[in-house]
Amino acid sequence: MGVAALAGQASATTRIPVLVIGTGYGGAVAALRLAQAGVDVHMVEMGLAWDTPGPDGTIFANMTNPDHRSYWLRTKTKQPLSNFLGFPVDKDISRYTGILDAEEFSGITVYQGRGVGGGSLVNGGMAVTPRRERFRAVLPSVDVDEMYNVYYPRANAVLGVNTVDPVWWETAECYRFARVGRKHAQRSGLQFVFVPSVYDFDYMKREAAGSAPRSALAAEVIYGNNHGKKTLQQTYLALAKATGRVTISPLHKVTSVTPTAGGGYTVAIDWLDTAGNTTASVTTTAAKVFFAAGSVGTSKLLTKLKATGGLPGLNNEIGKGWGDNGNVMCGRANHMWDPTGALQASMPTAGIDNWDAGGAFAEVAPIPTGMETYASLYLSITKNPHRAEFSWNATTGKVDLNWRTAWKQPAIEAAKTIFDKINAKEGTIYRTDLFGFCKTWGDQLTYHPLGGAVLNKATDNYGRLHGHPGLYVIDGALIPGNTSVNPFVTITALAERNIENIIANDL
Ligand code: FAE
Repeated sequence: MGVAALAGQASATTRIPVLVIGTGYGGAVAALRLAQAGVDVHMVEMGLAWDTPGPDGTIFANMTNPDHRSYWLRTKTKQPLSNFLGFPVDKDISRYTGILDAEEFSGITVYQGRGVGGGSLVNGGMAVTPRRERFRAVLPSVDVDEMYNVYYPRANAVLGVNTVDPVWWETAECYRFARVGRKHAQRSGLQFVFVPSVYDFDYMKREAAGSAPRSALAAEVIYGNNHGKKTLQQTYLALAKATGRVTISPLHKVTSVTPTAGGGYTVAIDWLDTAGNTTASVTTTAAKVFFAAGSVGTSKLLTKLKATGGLPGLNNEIGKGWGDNGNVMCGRANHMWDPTGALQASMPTAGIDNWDAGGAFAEVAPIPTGMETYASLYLSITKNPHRAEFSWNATTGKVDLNWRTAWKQPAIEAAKTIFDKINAKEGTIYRTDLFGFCKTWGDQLTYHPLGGAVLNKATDNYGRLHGHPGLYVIDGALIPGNTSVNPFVTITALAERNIENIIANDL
């Protein structure tokens, strides 16, 4: 079985053993391990398959020239760096089921990947395992030894995590920006650390040598990578499909999951066209359903189903504990003698770890514009204590999130423990032209939504939803708002842990 429409299987009489909503990290782990245990799995994904080149011969657009493929149902781009030299950089595009969703809630824009592979299609590939004591603080009900002895190694192995060759990195033109970042961090006495990645650094070496088509070196990242990055399509999902037991239906959006008389669940699904229109609405039944629609997607579905009576047994923890992983961005203006390079690899390799002293871990991020900007860019992950809650809005028929822009202030304060220090030491200033006109902080967004159906609160300690046997959460919604580092390795490892327990006890 491969990619398929759910037609034919949509009759109420056919019963799928397992339906997985979403094809990101949590969903891909569930599908692979269930299939290996002999269970047939059907995955439904609201985004595209992303397996066919467009008229320009490539599947994905790059960052310097976004087009209709780049955004989920928008008529104008919504770039995280919205301005340059103060001027807006967004441009008109045609409405399409593109790869990056900039989903707007009150006070925050949440960026998410759309398509088979979920966030793995658009992310920066930083594959970071948090320090043990930090993990313990995030998920105290989880056995830390098991995570670090079994599930983190398992996740890292299947994801294909690798590290950059430090000798090559020292002279590679495309990492000049990162070396400048290291120099500034170290001169201020801050800890500079390399981070692993799922981008194949041997491939990147060949890009740099001119012997392979460029991807990281051609500004490809948040709208997809045509080469080099090991997304879930190359790892978990490829292994899952190879079992012959996993079917994936793209452009299928789940709208409801309700108990079926006699057991199992009825799943309502909209078929979408590439303009986002619903072309048909079907139902199917499944014995078990895994919510793997991402923190926001899973939380929205569960919040709606609890409020509207579809899943009345869900408990009052549904929709709670949502956080932005403390994300905040900023840029610094370097001196003319500190150029960051016109050629920048789009894949970060390093960060500044000031978590213990200041509550911030800042990734040294590229600005792959193809020209010298004299800017250093950072995405900080901070210990922001604020948590928001999803709620059902009966008037609009939508799910709201009660985040407030002012809640980014602790994140800004934490990031300043790094960058005020560096600016003071270097005699430099913040860039104020990247996130608006005279705006220092990129505090309007997150790349790392987490929570909304927190482990051991909305679910049991392995992701079983309370009140409805056979329903599971297995994605970033389980993690209570923060992981202290970039989240996808933790989401994957936790999914590996949970699915093992579910297969052993429930199937
Ligand atoms: P996710 O990967 O979001 O998958 C959920 C899937 O469900 C998506 O494919 C959705 O389209 C689909 N879906 C949602 N609702 C429905 C529905 N109703 N019906 C059917 N399908 C649905 O979830 N993390 C890192 O660790 N390192 C990085 O370097 C990094 N960089 C990032 C850069 C960007 C620009 C972005 C946006 C994110 C980045 N992340 C990074 C975050 C990471 O990708 C994210 O935490 C994971 O993808 C979340 O995994 P989940 O399995 O929770």
